[in-house]
Amino acid sequence: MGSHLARTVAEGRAFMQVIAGRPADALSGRRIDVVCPSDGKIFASIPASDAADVDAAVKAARRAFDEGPWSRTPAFERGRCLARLASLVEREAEALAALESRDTGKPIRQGRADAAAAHRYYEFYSGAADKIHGDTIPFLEGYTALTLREPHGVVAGIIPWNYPLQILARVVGAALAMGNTLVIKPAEDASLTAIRMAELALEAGIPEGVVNVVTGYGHEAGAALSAHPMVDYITFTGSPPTGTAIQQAAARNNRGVTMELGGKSPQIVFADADLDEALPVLVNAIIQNGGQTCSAGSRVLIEKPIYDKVAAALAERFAALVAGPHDLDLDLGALINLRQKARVENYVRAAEEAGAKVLARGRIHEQAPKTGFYFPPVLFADVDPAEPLAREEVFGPVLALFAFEDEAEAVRLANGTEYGLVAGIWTRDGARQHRMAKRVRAGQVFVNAYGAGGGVELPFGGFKKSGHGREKGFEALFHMSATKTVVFRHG
Ligand code: TXE
Repeated sequence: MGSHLARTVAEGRAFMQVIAGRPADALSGRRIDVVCPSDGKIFASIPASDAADVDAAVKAARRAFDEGPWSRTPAFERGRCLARLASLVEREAEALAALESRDTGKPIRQGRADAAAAHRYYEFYSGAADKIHGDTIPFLEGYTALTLREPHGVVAGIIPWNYPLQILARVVGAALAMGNTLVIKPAEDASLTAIRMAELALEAGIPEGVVNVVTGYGHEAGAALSAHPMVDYITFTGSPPTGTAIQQAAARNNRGVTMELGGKSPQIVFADADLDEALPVLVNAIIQNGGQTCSAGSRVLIEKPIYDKVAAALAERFAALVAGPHDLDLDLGALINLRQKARVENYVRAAEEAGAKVLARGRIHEQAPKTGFYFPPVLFADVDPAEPLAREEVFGPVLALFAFEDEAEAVRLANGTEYGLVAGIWTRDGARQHRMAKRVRAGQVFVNAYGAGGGVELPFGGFKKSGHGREKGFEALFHMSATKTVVFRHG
């Protein structure tokens, strides 16, 4: 145990990762300070694992898969384990929400929503485990051909810091339903609920070694996990450059991947839209989780006749928004760390220098500690569609407004970034709803809604730079398994 560990232990709880069903420190003894974004203070520490720890975790998952019993457990039994896990998450929801909020700075209300969504994922996948089956295929005379859906084996899940509870649950739920074992690498900025989930999985009766959680930095633990030759499949949610690095590592082992890489999602508001319905949703879609949401609605495209009216109404709402500590439960919490805050500030500064107009800014609550990582929301008009603010993922509470003339221009603007994750369409015209839903290039399209109800049942993933493969819903189960074709010749 180094002096660094002694210091952090004195400052808060020293969390352990979970390998082969047991709490484990990093073999090197190194630790990472856990900072609460609301006040910038250290309150815990996690192991800073490297390749040696990752190797131990992957081998534990490999053993649990190859030797069983998990991979030979009937699907309905796996479903029962997930149902027990769902019940435990429901029981612990308030504690999980509090831990998540403290670790990430998100308002406690959002932490509670995340815990509820995690519960729903485990519930959904517990019921789905025994509903996926193969086909029999008409084939040659004297043969019977059929397919089996089989687990990949060891799945690596590399998780970001914005919604750890939810993203972990969608990965763990789908992977376990199909009989895989797992090594999870949560983000260094938000690992605590992942550790707790691994403990709850054991309590739910999921065997040792089936769910392993290794904490550490991306360039150490994450890189070692994505390059490990005993990993059979990788699922990743995070930034495009890291996604590329992980895919390159997976390619060296010829392994499959699911990539969810964020977005620059448009909401398109036509002149006939119900603005009373649309306005609160437009605001929420960019301030939820401080805008640190892959599906954030970060561009609003407005049909010209109502542009001024919508811009004024949004400005009024933005001016009333308040960011502050997670336990005050305001509109927004703090951003995850100083790096993210600086990133958001840079986008805002560059947009202002390029001539974009600030229509409104929210404020920081007077009780917010000066040491917290707060950034009040900003509403921009007159953004040049060629500017970074119009094209790149800011991952902060920054909304850009654009005007459009007609449907064709709306489609051109909506599809005019490298991303294609989510889109919202606001219109009462039924034919236009259908035309637009087909023309917008996004993995999820909401009509007169946006991100409704969490949507654990709804396949989710992107086109273009937003990634490939799908998470959530039944569709994730196909990505978390492989088809085996079996042919019998019986004459
Ligand atoms: O992401 P990274 P960062 C976007 C968002 C944000 C930006 C940077 O725009 O501002 O990414 O955030 C692990 N090999 N999103 O730097 O690097 C890392 O430890 C293997 C969008 O935090 O993608 C963490 O567990 N793993 C996004 C995870 O990858 C590596 C959510 C995500 O970190 C690694 C988060 C490596 N070489 C950020 N390097 C979304 N789609 O919602 C890092 N990691």
